[in-house]
Amino acid sequence: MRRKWFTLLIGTAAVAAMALGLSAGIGSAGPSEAEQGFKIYLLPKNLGNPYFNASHQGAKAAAKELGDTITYNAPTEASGTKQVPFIDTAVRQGYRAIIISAADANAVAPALKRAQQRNVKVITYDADTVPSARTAFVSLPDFKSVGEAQIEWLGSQIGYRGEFAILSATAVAPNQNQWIKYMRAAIRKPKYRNMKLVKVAYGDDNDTKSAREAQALLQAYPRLRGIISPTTVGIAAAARVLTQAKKCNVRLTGLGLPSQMRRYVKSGCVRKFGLWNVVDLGYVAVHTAHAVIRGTVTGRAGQSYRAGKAGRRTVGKNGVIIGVPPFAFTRANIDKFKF
Ligand code: RAM
Repeated sequence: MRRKWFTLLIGTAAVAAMALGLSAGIGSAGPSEAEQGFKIYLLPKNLGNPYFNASHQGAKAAAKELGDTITYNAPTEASGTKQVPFIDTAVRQGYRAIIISAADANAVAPALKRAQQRNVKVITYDADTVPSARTAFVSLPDFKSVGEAQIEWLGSQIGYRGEFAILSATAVAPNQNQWIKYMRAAIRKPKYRNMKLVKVAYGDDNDTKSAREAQALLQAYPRLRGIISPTTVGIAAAARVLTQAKKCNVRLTGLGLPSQMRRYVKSGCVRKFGLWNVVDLGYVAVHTAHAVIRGTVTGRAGQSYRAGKAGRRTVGKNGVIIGVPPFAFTRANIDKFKF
């Protein structure tokens, strides 16, 4: 699995070029009259998160091609309960589809089911709810590979030995919990058995809280060799804390936005981290929502559709569609990425 992830990372120059082309908004597909004009509500986990702002860029590019309109709104706090009123508003205001990154898989499910009963199509992207509350999930790259890759990125920087901590998002964040599950499984393998996970801390995808948690880790674990932060908010806050505390000997990796991490890679504080093209994720999500509204995609495994310039996508088991391939960023390539 890990091999597949690295092969993808290193070997797919063509995919990367395509992804970057999309980010730059090159070209336009041109809709037919019958396909035009759907109102789509894009509901990320929270506002003020540059990761989701990047997904909004891609969503707008797709909507422009399709003639759809996008409303982008969410609570300021990454909370499933706080997303519920936004779901209800979208239903009341006659949106044809809601694309949501679920801050909490269970908390949003009843409201999403109510939306479906009112004939509003529900698509998840980035973070999933329960399958019965949505038609399809436009997924991140395979969770197992991404979880295992983060253990390898840290392990390779600390000689596969010593204490490390995880700085996550919220305790109920669906995608972070998936990655952490696979990280815990990975460190049971012989290669990683001298790596000891001492704590999983939660910064709640809030910059201030994430920084506070990173500081607390440094204080509580003086022998800490590394931190894995599988959230773009957490890794950026932790990089700042390590830099300010002059503790860059504690290796930091995880999932980050190149635009937020570039300076720490250049300074040498961070050597390697990963993500995917989140602009493209938003782009594919809107193309998927459009196909669901039109009835081309009903969530049945094997259905295939065209996600604009991103090419064809096929619905997998349980309505899961892999939206984007992964990337790893280092000093050698970080300047190529604009998001
Ligand atoms: C944060 C959010 C998002 C996640 C990324 C990696 O921006 O938690 O859901 O996918 O990190």
